Amino acid sequence: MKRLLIILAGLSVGVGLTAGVAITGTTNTQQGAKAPVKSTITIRHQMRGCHAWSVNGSAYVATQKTTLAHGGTITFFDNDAHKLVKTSGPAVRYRPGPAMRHMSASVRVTFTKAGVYKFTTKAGEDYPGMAMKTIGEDNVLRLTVRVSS
Ligand SMILES: [Cu+2]
Repeated sequence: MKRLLIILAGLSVGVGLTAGVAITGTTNTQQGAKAPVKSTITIRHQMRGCHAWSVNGSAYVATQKTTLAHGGTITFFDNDAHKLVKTSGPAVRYRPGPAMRHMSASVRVTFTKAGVYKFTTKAGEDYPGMAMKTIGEDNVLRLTVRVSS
């Protein structure tokens, strides 16, 4: 009985090691690619500065930088009525389009070319009923996306 337990323990250690190796392998692959294939950016309304955005759950600030794998996508979720505006970088594909016309609208942007992309947003005048009281100047949202080759 004792021997059987030892064998079983040995087996589970073996399985554990194998799983560990598999996980390490996956991590190495991801590190090799360096940048994520998919990212999520959320725009929110807030009292100070009116709005800010968060990349993959980071803190909400006006200026963000992120990296993305070649051919990757960023999905923008808009809880403050913004139109996404690209100010520099290669062409991107918007699905369905850069204007997020209603609260909690989203757009998925595909980056097929390597390079540095810069975005800002155009907030709200087109949206009646969005006149919410805020503190300070409205933030200008800025995003730099570096897409690896
Ligand atoms: Cu705002």
